[in-house]
Amino acid sequence: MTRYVLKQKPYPSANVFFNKVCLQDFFSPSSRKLWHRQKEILGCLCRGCSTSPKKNTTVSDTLRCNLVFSWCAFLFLFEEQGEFLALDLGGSNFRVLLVKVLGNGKQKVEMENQIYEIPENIMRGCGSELFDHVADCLADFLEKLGIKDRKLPLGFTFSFPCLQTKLDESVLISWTKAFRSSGVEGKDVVGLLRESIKKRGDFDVDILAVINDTVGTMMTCGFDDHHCEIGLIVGTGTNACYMEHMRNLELLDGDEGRMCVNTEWGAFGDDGALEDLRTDIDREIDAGSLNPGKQLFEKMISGMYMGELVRLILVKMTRERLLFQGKVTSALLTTGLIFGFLSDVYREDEGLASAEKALRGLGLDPSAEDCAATRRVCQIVSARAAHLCAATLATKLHLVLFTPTPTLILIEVSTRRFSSARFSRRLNKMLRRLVPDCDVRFLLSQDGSSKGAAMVTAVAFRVAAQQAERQRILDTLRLSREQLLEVKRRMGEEMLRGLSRQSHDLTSVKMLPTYVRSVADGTEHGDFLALDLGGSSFRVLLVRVRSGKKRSVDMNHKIYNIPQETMQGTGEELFSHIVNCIADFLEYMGMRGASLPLGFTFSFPCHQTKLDQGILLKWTKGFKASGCEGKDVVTLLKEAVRRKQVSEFDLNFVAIVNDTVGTMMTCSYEDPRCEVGLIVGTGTNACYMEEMHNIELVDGNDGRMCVNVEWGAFGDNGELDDFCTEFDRAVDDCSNFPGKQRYEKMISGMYLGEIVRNVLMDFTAKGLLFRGKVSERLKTRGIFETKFLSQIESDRLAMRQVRSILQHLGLTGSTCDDSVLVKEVCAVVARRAAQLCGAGLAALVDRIRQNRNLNQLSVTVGVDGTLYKTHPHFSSIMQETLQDLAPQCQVTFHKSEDGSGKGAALITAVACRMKDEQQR
Ligand code: 0WK
Ligand code: 0WK
Ligand code: BGC
Ligand code: BGC
Repeated sequence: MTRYVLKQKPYPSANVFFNKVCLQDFFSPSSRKLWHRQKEILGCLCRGCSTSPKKNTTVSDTLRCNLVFSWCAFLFLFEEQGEFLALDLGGSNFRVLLVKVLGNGKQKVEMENQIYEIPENIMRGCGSELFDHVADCLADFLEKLGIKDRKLPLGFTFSFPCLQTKLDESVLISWTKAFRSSGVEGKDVVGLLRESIKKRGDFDVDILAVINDTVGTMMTCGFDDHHCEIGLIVGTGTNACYMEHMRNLELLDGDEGRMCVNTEWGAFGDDGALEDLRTDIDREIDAGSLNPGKQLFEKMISGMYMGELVRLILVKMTRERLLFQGKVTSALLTTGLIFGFLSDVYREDEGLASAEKALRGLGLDPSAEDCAATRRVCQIVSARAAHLCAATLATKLHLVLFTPTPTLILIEVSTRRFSSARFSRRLNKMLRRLVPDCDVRFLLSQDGSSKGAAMVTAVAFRVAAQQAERQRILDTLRLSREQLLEVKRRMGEEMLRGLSRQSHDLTSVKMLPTYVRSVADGTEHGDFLALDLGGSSFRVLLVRVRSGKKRSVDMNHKIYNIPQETMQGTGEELFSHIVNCIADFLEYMGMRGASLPLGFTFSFPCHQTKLDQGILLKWTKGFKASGCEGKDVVTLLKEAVRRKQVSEFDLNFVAIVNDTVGTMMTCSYEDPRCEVGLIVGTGTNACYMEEMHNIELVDGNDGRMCVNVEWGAFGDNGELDDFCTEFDRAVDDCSNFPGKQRYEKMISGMYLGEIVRNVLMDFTAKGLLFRGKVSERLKTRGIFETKFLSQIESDRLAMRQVRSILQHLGLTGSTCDDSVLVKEVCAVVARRAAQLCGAGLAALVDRIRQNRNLNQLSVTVGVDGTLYKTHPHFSSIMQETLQDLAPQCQVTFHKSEDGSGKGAALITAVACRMKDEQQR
């Protein structure tokens, strides 16, 4: 053990003593050694790991970080305004405050407060008494201000170690200082306070935040100076908080920005880390304290214990006849010598007189030497406390800084203990020695921690209001079970009206007969050409169908692009483009001059009177080619072939089918129970096998026919108006066909991205997102592609990747919170789409069940479409909804891997087979 030789002072004996006995321990611990130990231990603090480098020093349970709130709350936008209540419990005074924040950038705060006593029997009684007392004081305060009838937001400074999971929930880990109420540890103190207020029943408050006094103190200062990054309390207890990088907080998700960490350093050493620095006097103090073995660091520093430290040293010296001629007094032997004794003994301007007065106050008859020795004891005890504090503070500065360059760090401190000039001077001096490269300024808080608590509450209030506003808007996009049942009911009704000759023209759901009467029976064979137009890509396919034992379907296909200008040009250009692709494909397949039966998947609403004719009722999705609506698209294609004036290929048109029908046929080839086709892609639609006698537009009552529901248009007669939101209306207004395909515009891939973009724009305009800063790119229609929804919602995508999508959209300044919110908007929009789709499908399968008078129906749905296939949650949410709304139907989903082109070829093959059978 190193020995420090003190410079000789006028009172030799004291020096001798100082070197020989306990004070040596007080004086010798080098703050630098302590600081290295601190850094070592605190280094693992942030790792929150249970083991520090040295196996014997477990820290997490002693120095658990009490995470408080995220950095962004620190972004004090001076938009805050209003009146906030604050409670300040845990220091030497319990205060109730009303804090008026004058907004609009005035950055002005007015405070009214009242100090209330917390009697010792309540501090040490049962918890409910304590919180009842707090509630009574609050009631008294509100009464006095005549504001008992108002429900004001309240911030609660609760200066004890708490585990916080959110801003308004805080579980007390253990009492410290003079508090010991039973039944509170392990409980949420906000809940306890709410209970007590409820018990009174004569007033109510909105507790929005509970914070530690160090945090409140830092926030109080942050209000005036943004450099304040550390909050320090050296009062009855001691503690500090600082801003830590999220990436270092392994206990929390997210790595962006910083969060305030309440270190609870008072418990430093509870795991033995300070054993070699603590003295017998420290151990004696601890043994006599309310919580032996706990808060060991605090017991070496804070006001509650300084007086006791000095008293025990004086007693020890007196017993060794080194002071007061060995005469102790009952006052000197009485526990609980207050901290004030130290400042009484050491009044700067009063020399030894103040010490004499203070000692006479203890019934002692001190000599001048006694007085000098007592001052020395006080000085050393206080100096040790200041140096210990400096050492731990230096560690924080290192944690905060992580930067080589000297940075201004403002440390906001409050309370009397620090206010003693000597203590702060010593603290400052040692700190400069320990971290010379750090420019530290101490700011003594004039307003205590409550102003900070009110600021946090003001921010929480604004954040809560913003969150409530976000949820209010998102709730317009959330559908209840009742609403979904209503959608199902209305869809069922419109389907009936579509089948009826009488109401067919009036209904929005056209229930178009497809002239597909049966599924493939396996006897089909031959080569067929198939076209697949209307989805996100145009495909030309050669489909080889084999029957019998080798029963199989082989396909070759080529994907062609349909440029937007062709989609929206003239019909002639569109169909000529299609014919060119066919020619290119036959060329590519080396089949120039081939004449093959052709099946045409044309994914738009067509009125058919036979299998090889389809009158286009209207374009949907991205198509708008002129001169096609009301025309037979088979004719348009034939004309295009003619226009090409090429003799080398001839197309034998056999069938025109909708992609839902093609998909059903494709899947029924593997699963004969497949009687429903569903598309959830660029557009959405469904078909199913309906009883002929229900299809009034087609003669004949036997058997079944596939009906193309064209449910995309559901809602075009207002059936969905009460479910449509302002965002749906915005998307519809800017679409190719305003007022058309309303159901599709709430579900399908062509529109979901646009709905999300409109919600994000609205949130941004309201300052609820991206700090109200909208990017030019986000204003661009179609910029938020639906594939982003699937990407953003995929569980594998970390927030960082969501951010990169936002950066791609020019939202470079977006925060982690923004990403979380964007993800939530995507989830809400996609969930509604899936639920609406599930409700429509429930109407459809329940219709089949009722058609067949079945109590239970088992049916397979063949499904295709990019959204259904790529969105991580769409299919499961849709199936959940379906199961819930049509419980008497067991529905199996069969994802089509080959697209509807195969189905079109099979339908063509069936038609050819049936024609052959008729001709035989
Ligand atoms: C004043 C703050 C309060 C804190 C107190 C600590 O408003 O939150 O607990 O300082 O100092 P003490 O009163 O314990 O000396
Ligand atoms: C693949 C089918 C095609 C259909 C498409 C729909 O083969 O007929 O139109 O799925 O999905 P989308 O490509 O619009 O996402
Ligand atoms: C408590 C801390 C508090 C400090 C200062 C300690 O005893 O554990 O939560 O910040 O006193 O009041
Ligand atoms: C069309 C349907 C088609 C669906 C899926 C809708 O826009 O009207 O005919 O089945 O998209 O592609």
